[in-house]
Amino acid sequence: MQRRRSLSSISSRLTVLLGFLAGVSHAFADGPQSIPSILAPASTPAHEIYGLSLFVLLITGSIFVVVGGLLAYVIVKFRYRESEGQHEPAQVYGSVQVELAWTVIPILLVVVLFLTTARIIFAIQDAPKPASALDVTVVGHQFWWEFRYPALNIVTANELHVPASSAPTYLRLLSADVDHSFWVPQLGGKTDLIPNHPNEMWIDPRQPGLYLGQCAQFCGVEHAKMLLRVYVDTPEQFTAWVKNQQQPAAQSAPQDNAVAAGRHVFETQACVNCHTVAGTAAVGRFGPDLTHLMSRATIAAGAATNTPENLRAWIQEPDHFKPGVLMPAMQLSDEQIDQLVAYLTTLH
Ligand code: HEC
Ligand SMILES: [Cu+2]
Repeated sequence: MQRRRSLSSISSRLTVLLGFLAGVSHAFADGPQSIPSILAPASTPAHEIYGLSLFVLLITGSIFVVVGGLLAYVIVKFRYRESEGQHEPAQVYGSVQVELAWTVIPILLVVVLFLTTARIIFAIQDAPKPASALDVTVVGHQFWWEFRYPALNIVTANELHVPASSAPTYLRLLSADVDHSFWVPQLGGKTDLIPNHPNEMWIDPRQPGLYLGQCAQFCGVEHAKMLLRVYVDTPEQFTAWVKNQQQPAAQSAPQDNAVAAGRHVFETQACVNCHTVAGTAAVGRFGPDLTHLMSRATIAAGAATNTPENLRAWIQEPDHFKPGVLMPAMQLSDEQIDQLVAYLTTLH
C-alpha cells in the first residue's frame, strides 16, 4: 500500500517534470522570448561562446565516455568469481609508458582548451568598433539598471532598447554603488559593472524580440529581483522609440484636476530628490528616470508589471514587491496616492 502510494507520487512528479521540460522546449521553439537560455544564442559574442562551450563539452564528454567506459569494462571483466579462488591479481609497479601517457595527454588537452578559450575572448574583446555603433552607458544601481544614450540624449531604466541591424551596440558598464554583472545569456557573456572601473561589451542581435537577463553578481538583498529586459527593435520601431524618449514629459491639460494634484504631490514630496521627470522640477538621480515611465512594461527592474494597480501598491509600500528596496514607503494618504498614480500614468 505504502509502496504503491510512493510509486504513484513518483509518477505524478515525473509527469510534472516532463510537462516542465515540454514547456521549456516549447519556449525555445518560440524564439527569443521568455527564457534566458545560453543554448539559443542570438548575437555574435553569444554565438562564439556557445560554439566554444560545445567544443569544451565535446572534449570533456569524450574523456568521460572513455574513462567511464574503461572503468565499467574493468569492473565487469575482472569482477570476483567463485571459480577463480581467492588469489591476488598480478601487481604492477611503475610503467613509464602508461605514466607518460596519462601525464602528457591531459596537459595537451588543457593547452588546447586554454588556447581556444583565449582565442574566443580576444576575438570578442578586440573586434573593431564600427563608426555606426550605438553607444549606451549602463549604470548598475542597487537594484535596478540605468541606461543612458549619450548621443541621443536619452535616459531610461531597466528596459534597454537597441535596433536590430548590422551595427552593434556598445555598452559601457559603470556602477553607482557595488559590483553588479550584466548578463543577457542570448546576447553575450557576463560582464561586471565595477565602481570606478568602466568595462565594455558589445552585442549585435539581428532578430527583433524581447531578450531577458539578470544581474549576475550578488549585489545586496534584492539582487534576485534585478532583472533586465532588452528589446531588440526593428529600425522603424527603434526610431519611433527614440523620438518618444527624447520628448520632455507629457503635460496634462490644466483642467485635469487629479493629474495636476498628483503632479503637485510629486513635486512637493521627497520623490523629486530621487527621480527625474524631464521638463519639471524633479531632477533626482538616485532612482529611475520617470519621464517616460509608461513606455516601460515593468517597474522595479522587472519585479512587477507596469499597471496602475501595481504602481499604487508600489508607492504605498515598495517592500511589497521588493523587500529591502532602497525606495522608502512615504506614508501618503490614499487620496494622495491615487493622485500620484493619475499623474504617473500620464508619463508616456
Ligand atoms: C530615497 C529615494 C526615493 C524616493 C524619496 C522615492 N523613490 Fe521611487 N524609487 C527609488 C528607487 C531606488 C527606485 C528603484 C527601486 C528598484 O527597482 O530597486 C524607485 C522606483 C520607483 C518607481 C518605479 C520606476 C521603474 O521604472 O521601475 C516609481 C514609479 C517610483 N519610484 C515613484 C516614486 C514616487 C511617486 C515617489 C514619491 C512619493 C518616490 N518614488 C520616492 C527611490 C526613491
Ligand atoms: Cu545587481
